[in-house]
Amino acid sequence: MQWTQSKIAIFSIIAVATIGSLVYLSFVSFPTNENLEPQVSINIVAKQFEYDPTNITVQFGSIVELMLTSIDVVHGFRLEEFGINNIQILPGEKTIVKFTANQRGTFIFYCDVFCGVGHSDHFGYLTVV
Ligand SMILES: [Cu+2]
Repeated sequence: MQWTQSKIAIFSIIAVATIGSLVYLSFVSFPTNENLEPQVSINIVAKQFEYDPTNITVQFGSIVELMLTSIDVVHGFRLEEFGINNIQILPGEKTIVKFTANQRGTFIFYCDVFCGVGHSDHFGYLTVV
């Protein structure tokens, strides 16, 4: 293939346009759950070895805010289907988690920070209706 000047010019324009749009996109902020106003706010108290309430139900499509606190030791909170993991609930502190209930069904949430002998029984259920 011969690299004529016009081909080089076209490739340069495409390259500049591609790089330019990537740079632009990296600066544009897309809306995330973090920025959305929650429509449902639920307090959940974590303790050895349960969440209170254990079962929570929300409407499909709602923006949910969970306000997590612990009354004893450090617990975790994991709700995989909604991308929630690596959450630590520290005693006496409020930990806020937000997500959009964009899947129907019943999902398990559980403690993923070892919190004592009953750690493996530390879970609850979210139902989206
Ligand atoms: Cu726990």
